[in-house]
Amino acid sequence: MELAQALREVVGATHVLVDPELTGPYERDWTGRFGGRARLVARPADTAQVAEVVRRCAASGAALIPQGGNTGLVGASVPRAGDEVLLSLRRLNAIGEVDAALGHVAAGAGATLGAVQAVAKAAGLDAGLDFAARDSCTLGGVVACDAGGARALRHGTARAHVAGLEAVLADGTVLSRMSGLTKDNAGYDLPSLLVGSEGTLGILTRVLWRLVPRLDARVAALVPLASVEDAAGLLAALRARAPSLESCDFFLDEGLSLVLAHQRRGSPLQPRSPVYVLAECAARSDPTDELAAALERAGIEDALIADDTVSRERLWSLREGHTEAISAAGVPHKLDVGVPLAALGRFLDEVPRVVEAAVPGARAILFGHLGDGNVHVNVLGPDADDERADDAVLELALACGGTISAEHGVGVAKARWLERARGADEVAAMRAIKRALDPDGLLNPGAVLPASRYTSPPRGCSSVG
Ligand code: 2HG
Ligand code: ZN
Repeated sequence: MELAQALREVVGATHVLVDPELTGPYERDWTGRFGGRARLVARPADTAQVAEVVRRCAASGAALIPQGGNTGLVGASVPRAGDEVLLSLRRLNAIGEVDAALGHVAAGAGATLGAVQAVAKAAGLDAGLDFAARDSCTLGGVVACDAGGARALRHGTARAHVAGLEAVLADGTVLSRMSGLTKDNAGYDLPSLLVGSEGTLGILTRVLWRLVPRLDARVAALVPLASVEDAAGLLAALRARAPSLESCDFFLDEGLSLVLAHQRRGSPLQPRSPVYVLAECAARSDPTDELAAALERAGIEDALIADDTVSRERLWSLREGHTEAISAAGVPHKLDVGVPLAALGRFLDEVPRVVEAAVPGARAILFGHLGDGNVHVNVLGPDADDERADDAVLELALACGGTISAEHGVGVAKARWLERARGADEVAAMRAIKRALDPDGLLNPGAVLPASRYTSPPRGCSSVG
C-alpha cells in the first residue's frame, strides 16, 4: 500500500497532508533559512497513533522529522532531503492536572509552553522556564532541544524540569517513564538521554514537567554600562547580594537601535551606552529593596527600575524584541553559542571583526543571557547557504573556550561542527547510541550528527586544543 494511504488509516484522511498549500507552513523554518519539501505531513492525535505512524514509516523505509511549534532556530524540525515524512506533534496537546504535592504536571508534547505556564499558574506554581516563543513553541520541542531562556539562570534549562518522559523509538516501541519518582536510579536514565537529542533518538510524546514555586513579586532593572567587564561585575554583585535574582540578560547598543526602529519607539534611556543589562528579581515579597541594594553595591547610579507588569514587559520587549527586529531586517544566520564569562569581552569584541573578514559587509547583532555566558550571534548579510561567517564565529567561540550550541541545539545548522566541539571520541559514542536506537537512521537524519562523517575540519579552521 502507498505510504500516504497507510498513514491515512492511522490518523484519518484529514490529518495526512500532501497538498503544497497545506504542507507549506510545516516545510520552512521560522527564520526562513531552512526548509524543503516533505513527502507528506502526518498529524497523529495521540501516542498510539505516533507509534503506528512510526512503525509504518519504518516498514517503508521513510525518514521522519518530528516537529512541534516549528519555532526551532537550527533547521532541525523542517524537511531537507525532500522525501521525509514530517510528523507534526501539535495535536498531542492535552495537559493533565497539576500534582501540587509533587509539583508536577503531565503534558502532551504538543502543548505550548504558554499553556503549561497558565496551568501551573492557576495551581499556584510556575513552569520555571520562559522565552519569547512561549505561545508557539511546544513542550516536546523545548525538551528535545533542552531549551533554556532567561530564567535558566535560576531554574536550569528544560533538563532540570523533566521529571519523566514518554517517547516512541524508531521501531515504534513506546518507552514510558512517567511515574515521577524523584529517586529512581534503577538502570540507565533514558529520559536524560532523550533530553537534547533533537528527535534523533526517539519521538517525545509526553512530558512530566517539574514545576517551581510561583513568585509573583517581581522587579526588573535595565542598566546601561560602559563595557562587558562592567556587566560581569554587576552580575557578580547581583549573585552575591540578590538571592531573588532570576535572570540577567544583556544586549548592545546596535541591537537596541534595531529594536527601537522596529517597534517605532524612543529609547527609554538617555544617554545611550555600549552595553545594557536587563536583570529581574522574583520573590514572595517585593524584592525591590534587595535589587536596589545590590545595584548600589555595584556602583550603579543610573538604572531604569520596573516594578509593575506593564513596565517590566516594556523593558523585556527591548530584549526579547531582538529576534523579530532582526528577522524584519533579513534572513539571519543564528549562532547560539556559550562562552565563559572571563572570555566574553574578547568574544564580543572580536565577533564583528571575524564576521566582516569572512563576509565583507555582513553585520552581527549580539545579545543573550549574560548569567549563562550564552550569546545569540545573529549575522545578517550572507546568503542562506553561505557558511563562512558561521564558521568564523563558531571557531572563535571554541577558541574562547566555549561551545557551539548553548540552548537552541545543533540541528542541521551546526552538525558538521559537532566533532570539533565535542571531539572524535565523544561523537563516536554518540554514533554508537544512535545506531543502537535507530539502526536505519530514520529519525531526523542529518540533525545533530552530520549525515556522513566529514573528514576535514569545517572550512577555514585550524585545530583548537
Ligand atoms: C532569545 O533568547 C532566543 O530571545 C532567541 O533564544 C535568540 O533570536 C535569537 O537568536
Ligand atoms: Zn535565548
